[in-house]
Amino acid sequence: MMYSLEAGGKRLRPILVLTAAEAVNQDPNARKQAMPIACAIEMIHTYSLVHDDLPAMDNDDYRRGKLTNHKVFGEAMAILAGDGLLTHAFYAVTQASALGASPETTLAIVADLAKLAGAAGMVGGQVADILGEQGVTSLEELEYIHLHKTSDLIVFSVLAGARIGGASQQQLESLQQFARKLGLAFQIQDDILDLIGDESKLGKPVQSDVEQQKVTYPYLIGMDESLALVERLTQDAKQALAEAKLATPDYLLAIADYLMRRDH
Ligand code: GRG
Repeated sequence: MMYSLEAGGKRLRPILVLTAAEAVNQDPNARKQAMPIACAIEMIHTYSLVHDDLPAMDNDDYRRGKLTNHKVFGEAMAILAGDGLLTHAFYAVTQASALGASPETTLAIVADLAKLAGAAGMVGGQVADILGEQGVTSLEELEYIHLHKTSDLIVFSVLAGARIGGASQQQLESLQQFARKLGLAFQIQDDILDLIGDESKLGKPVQSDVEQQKVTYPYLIGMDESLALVERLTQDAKQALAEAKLATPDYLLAIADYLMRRDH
């Protein structure tokens, strides 16, 4: 469990939890109570990567620049490490309560996590993705995969932070839209970066999507349209954020801009 948790990664989801909490409420207690939830979502994300790398799924040898979990510890231990991370994440969420979050808020966060990481969320997206490899894929199907496999954990992160901060129902709804669009833009950018080879450093994307046979946005609508879509979704996300009328939205705005321009 620690091997994969400590392997690095951008920590995007925990950063979103903490940033959303602070954007709604500058009381240092909000950040303190958000911390176990930030850890919980990184545990869920890491479990999903460990299981996704298994031979039965993507069969990857490297993750975050290190050998994958099953390459080091064997498949049985990698499955169990993922199971342990998934289960411990729910324990971690309950610790927000021990730090002063109300039982109602903590319960709402547990329910969001079960829904957004589970069969109606990330797991469902992964199922659709695997089924899709056997001969999808329309744009609608691809959007479904991305919204669940990728956006749902991002939605969880923003909502959980906002709940800890004491956001109103209207703010939660606007922030959900913000995170949904941000997650979609993040995944399309991920697909774009996957297709860009070394030449990208010279500003020339290499379009190897056709040989790769991987159905992605660049594969379905082309590189230029995909780049424009990332831009559009980011603008939509920022619009939804503005509608939430948060006390200090600046860092969430900066994250949206960073994700659109990131190169790794
Ligand atoms: C096994 C239930 C189950 C789900 C797996 C996360 C996932 C679903 C698959 C991994 C492959 C993939 C590209 C998923 C889309 C989400 C995504 C872009 C993950 C990578 O997230 P980053 O870039 O990773 O935040 P780091 O390493 O920076 O944390």
